[in-house]
Amino acid sequence: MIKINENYLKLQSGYLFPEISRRVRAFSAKNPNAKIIRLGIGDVTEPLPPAIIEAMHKAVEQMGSRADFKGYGPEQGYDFLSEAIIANDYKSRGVNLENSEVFVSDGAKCDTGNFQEIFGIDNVIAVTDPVYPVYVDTNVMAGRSGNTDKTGRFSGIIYMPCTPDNNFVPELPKGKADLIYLCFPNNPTGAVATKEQLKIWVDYARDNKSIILFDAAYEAFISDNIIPHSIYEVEGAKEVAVEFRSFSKTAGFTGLRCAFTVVPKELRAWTKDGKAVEVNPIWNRRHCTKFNGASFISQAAAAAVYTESGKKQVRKIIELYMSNAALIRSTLEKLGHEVYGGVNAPYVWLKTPNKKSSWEFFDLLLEKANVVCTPGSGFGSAGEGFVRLSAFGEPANVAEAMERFKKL
Ligand code: PL4
Repeated sequence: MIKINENYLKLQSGYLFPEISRRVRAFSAKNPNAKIIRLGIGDVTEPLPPAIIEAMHKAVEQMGSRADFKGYGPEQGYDFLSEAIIANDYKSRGVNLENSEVFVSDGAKCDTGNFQEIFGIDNVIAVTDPVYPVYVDTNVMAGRSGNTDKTGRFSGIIYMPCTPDNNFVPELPKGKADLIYLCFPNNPTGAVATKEQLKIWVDYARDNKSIILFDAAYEAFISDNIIPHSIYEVEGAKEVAVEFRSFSKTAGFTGLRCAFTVVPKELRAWTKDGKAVEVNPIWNRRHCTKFNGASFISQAAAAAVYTESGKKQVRKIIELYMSNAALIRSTLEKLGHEVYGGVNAPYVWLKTPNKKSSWEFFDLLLEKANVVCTPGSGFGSAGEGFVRLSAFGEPANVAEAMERFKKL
């Protein structure tokens, strides 16, 4: 008799984003003339800029030429891309890395979900609440939790509330956490952490022999000069942190797929009898066994992000999304709403009016304004009473959505 992995049965409801799509489809079916504006899922709307398209055309031509054709590439990614990543994203910020510390992949979702696999099942994980659901669900699937309580929290997992009281930056956990997930700029709250705040976490991890999984998928949206773009800007972080980055939001690659994970050589985990083990070769072993590399065309496109013209064109698109964020923020503030984020991140975190629950406000906004948001409770119980608005819409649609908010 084939046995199911019963950990999957602990995952109560459907994954958040398909559930939103399901509700929107049901609403559309009943209201076929409604012009729905989607500020829910964080998916880009601007087409890829010319420098990236040009690089892809060139890569396609190469694939059609006997001399330049590429079959399987290195599982860790081509050197031309790792070198561009290191020079532009890290060296420019005083962080030195080797190519072998950068693992190119097809998405930060897979990487943040998969990384837990190389650690023992008996590790205690700590997540912020609210949190990108992938971190929690993948640990539940692996068996690092018990069942959920009434609030939807899994036993065995440390939840660190992020609320207006702590500016959405978590305090250190009371219990000992082995694997800590942090995401800054944050999805969903749009909060950022200063170097000093990250230093507290790096020191905690060093003192407790823990590892921080740092999701920096939104670093390109930071506008404030004092905010670090990488956790490695904090002294000692290479000993205790893995960093995830993605071209998805930075350069509009959600449909193209390319991302990378940095695993420094200094990073250590431990055997049960206290022997230090380098994490980089273990992740390399896992990556090479289960992944055959991101496509050459995606990697050529990603490398174009770092060319002079690529940088300018991508920056223009980021500025367009951030002006959407500014419009959302200012409109909602003027309407008297309590809003957070949207300054160094493409998400605005809105306190629902009149004590409505997140899903109640989601339904109200969909029905009365035909605008889709993401219910904060879908990111955890501390997200209850909030909704997330994405700034990745087309500017005219975002402006229209704000007009509808005014009439709500
Ligand atoms: C919907 C903090 C979005 N179906 O595109 P990737 O895989 O390189 O990056 C995914 C990712 C990684 N880390 C963080 C993210 O917020 C995301 C993307 N999140 C959102 O609306 O929260 C897209 C969600 C997608 C999903 O399930 O990830």
